[in-house]
Amino acid sequence: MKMLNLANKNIVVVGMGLSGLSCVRFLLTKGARVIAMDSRSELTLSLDIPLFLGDFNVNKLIQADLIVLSPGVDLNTPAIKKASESGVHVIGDIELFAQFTRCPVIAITGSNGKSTVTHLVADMCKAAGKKVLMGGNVGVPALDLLEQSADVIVLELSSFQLETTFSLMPLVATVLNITEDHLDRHGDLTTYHQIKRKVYQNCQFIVCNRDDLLTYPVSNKVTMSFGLSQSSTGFSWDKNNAIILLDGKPFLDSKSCLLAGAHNMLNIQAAAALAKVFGIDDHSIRQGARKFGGLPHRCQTISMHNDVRWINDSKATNIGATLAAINGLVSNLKGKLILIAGGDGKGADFSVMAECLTHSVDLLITLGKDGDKIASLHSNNIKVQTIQDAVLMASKHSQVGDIVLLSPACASLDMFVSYQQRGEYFTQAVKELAA
Ligand code: UMA
Ligand code: ADP
Repeated sequence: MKMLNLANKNIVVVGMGLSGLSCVRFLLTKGARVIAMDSRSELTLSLDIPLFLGDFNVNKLIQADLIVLSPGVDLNTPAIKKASESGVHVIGDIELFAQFTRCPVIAITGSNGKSTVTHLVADMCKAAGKKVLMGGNVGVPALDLLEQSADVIVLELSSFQLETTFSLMPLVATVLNITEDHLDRHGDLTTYHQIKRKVYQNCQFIVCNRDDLLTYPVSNKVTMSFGLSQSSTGFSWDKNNAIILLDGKPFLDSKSCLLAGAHNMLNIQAAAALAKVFGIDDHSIRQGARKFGGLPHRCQTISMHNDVRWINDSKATNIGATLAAINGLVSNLKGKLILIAGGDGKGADFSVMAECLTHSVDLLITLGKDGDKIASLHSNNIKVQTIQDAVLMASKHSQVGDIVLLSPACASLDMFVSYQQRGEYFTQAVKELAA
């Protein structure tokens, strides 16, 4: 795709959330004639542009020179599909960003660990004195980053964003791992996987997970790999000594790091590989890795009330994340593991969790839209209606040395406005136990 000329073009921006608004702001600076659409029935914009609410206006979409779609809006929404089939080009905010950025980009996608790795890479680059900007799915719309100068932009990319991206040219890119997610939107794992691998198109250097072949590109060469398996090249893991290795030699002692758990050792390795390929020195990589304490709502211990460890892993919105949390915790666990799970499963097949639940979880407490599906996989289950009841039940059944883990394997939107709110309500309910 050639560099877009946006001046005087009729452009419809669909979805007035964070990214939609950033697109409108950007397009107006480029002299485009912008129309906004949003499914909501009520919305006030501070920007002076026509706004169409409710059902998307097909005529306006078909007449547009370009449609810029928010990541949360499905490409298969009938009105969008109709416009696209009639020849209107549909892109997302990352495509606009790709067309206009001149800064080197490190692009990170995958089913789990994206935000953690994005922060780690940014911290490693900062430790080396680089001016770093971080954005994309991590929460800051990519187009907002264009306003500032930087040595490097670290971008977290979701499958929703990659679906409408065509000409991003990352300097370094990775797919961290692939497990089922967003199947209600993408239909099947194959389609989801293909969309994730789009990050490698036009990419100069590639970092892959040696232990997950789905993270490999179709034909491009892999620059560096990481994984828990042994390897004489790339990053690997010495389990006996708990040390991250590079090319088979000690690189970083995990005991000097704040992050813990096997999945986080992978995240540190992935970030180290991305930073190294970008040109960051080893000392700065180690410094960034050691100081990073993890993000809220990701396997975060929030209380030791009654000598029970209460862990908030509300960001576990898919099966892969919950399995990683359980497997990471059971290896050192003396007491029982009580799991609180359930929510909107986004079309996932929960049966793949059955073995892990049976072997590692002592009591399963479920809630939410797809809670019953998860409950059916474990004989010792309790179904509840609210997160507060889940906490009360967990408290009643726990004793010294146990772990209570909120790791839902589901999105939160059936009961909460966000995974953050779910995690905060859980934390609040746990705090009230001690009151
Ligand atoms: N909307 C419609 N019609 C629809 C769907 C949505 O009009 O059919 C409207 C809503 O009414 C709302 C707006 O679209 O006004 C919301 O847009 P959005 O859902 O695309 O969300 P944004 O606020 O633009 O945030 C998006 C990402 N959200 C999603 O992909 C769902 C944010 O990722 C991202 O941080 C932000 O852009 C900046 O890049 C969040 C996310 O949940 C964290 N991502 C998913 C995930 O991580 O699993 C992919
Ligand atoms: P993402 O941005 O991809 O959602 P996060 O870093 O926010 O990733 O973590 C989301 C969830 O996935 C959390 O529950 C976290 O504990 C879990 N997680 C983090 N890294 C990994 C990994 N490498 N493999 C599996 N699960 C992971």
